[in-house]
Amino acid sequence: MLDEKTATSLLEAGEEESQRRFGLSRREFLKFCAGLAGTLGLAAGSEIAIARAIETAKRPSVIWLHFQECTGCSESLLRAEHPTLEKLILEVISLDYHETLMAAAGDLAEKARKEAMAAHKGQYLLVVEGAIPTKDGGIYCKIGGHTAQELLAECAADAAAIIAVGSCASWGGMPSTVPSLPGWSSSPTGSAGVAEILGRPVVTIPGCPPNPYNFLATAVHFLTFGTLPATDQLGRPLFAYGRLIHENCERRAHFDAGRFAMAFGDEGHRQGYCLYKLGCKGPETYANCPTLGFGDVGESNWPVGCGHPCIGCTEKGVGFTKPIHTVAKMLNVAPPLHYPRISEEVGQGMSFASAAALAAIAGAAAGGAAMLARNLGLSHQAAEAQKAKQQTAETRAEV
Ligand code: FSX
Ligand code: SF4
Ligand code: F3S
Repeated sequence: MLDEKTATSLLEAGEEESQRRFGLSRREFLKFCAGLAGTLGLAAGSEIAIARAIETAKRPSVIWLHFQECTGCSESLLRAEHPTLEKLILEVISLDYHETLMAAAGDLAEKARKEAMAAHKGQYLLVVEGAIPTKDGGIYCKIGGHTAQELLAECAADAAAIIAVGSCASWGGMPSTVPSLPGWSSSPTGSAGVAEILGRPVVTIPGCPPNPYNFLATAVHFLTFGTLPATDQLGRPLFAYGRLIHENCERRAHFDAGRFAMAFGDEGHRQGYCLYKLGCKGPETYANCPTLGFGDVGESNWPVGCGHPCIGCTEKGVGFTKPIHTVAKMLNVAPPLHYPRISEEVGQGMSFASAAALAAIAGAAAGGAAMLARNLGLSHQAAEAQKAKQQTAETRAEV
């Protein structure tokens, strides 16, 4: 905890500077840094180091390459609901080459890339968006007469660190989808991810598109500590991809109580029940979508929160590979320690949330797997039982 004097001096310092550079009051800026420190799982007080780094450290030069993709990754960074995120990203990095944003074209663009690479040799951050085609000599994606493979090798050679942003660059994503027709064993253009092409590990931020906040937090980690954050074996930062979606989903209590939507628009779907039986891949997908949300517009703004099953877009072998409505493989059957809040019904008897919590406690006692097998057989039975109970109570009241 900061003492009052330090906190006041930090708040007062640079109020104008905060407004000018980030469009934020000093207090809002420090709050944002505290949020980033929390997201990164850093110790209390780290927000000060982050704030200082954002304000004073030399912004790393970034060369951003675009290959086979839809530019959704860049769009999600730049189309934040309010300008904070995009402003901060552009204050944290020096975006020296980005094909879809720079004004230059043709020879001038090529010249800008070469100059930025020479000026920051061995120090620039290489960000790659999009998959790399490998079939037929890589001719399916060429920029300035060079194949994506050639450009990647050239730019990676002198980079301080490499970040593959989006599922396409992480492992091939949508362009790597293999047609489900006889005779096909790879995608039509043989698309692959950055690590596969370079033959060395890189930090990956998958998602189609990924959450821009995860990119910002990764870049801020680099700026503050000079290193990229700790990752899993697929190169994904653990702070963002360390937990299954299913572990933090706001519909989890419904899952554990056996309350499932069985069809889009049915009673269960309207009640916000679990989407597992509609093909939700949350149980086999690692990402922080439920805790972070998208687009700075508050809670529940993520696929499952909006009523659609997760398609596993951050997970190789799940997103763009498994059919959308195939049920997910359960990677973890243990109930979570804490349940996210769901809307509770107030009134007589047991609320839906407390019923789910009790089911989970019973589940832990009976063994997660056995309880899971029992509850997956349920659909609307819990709701139907509740309704029947209410009707009985109403009939009694009338008598
Ligand atoms: Fe698109 Fe990016 Fe998907 Fe790929 O995001 S949102 S196709 S991950 O590379 O532009
Ligand atoms: Fe949430 Fe999907 Fe898990 Fe259901 S299956 S609790 S909707 S993540
Ligand atoms: Fe993608 Fe699933 Fe998150 S579809 S955006 S990983 S909820």
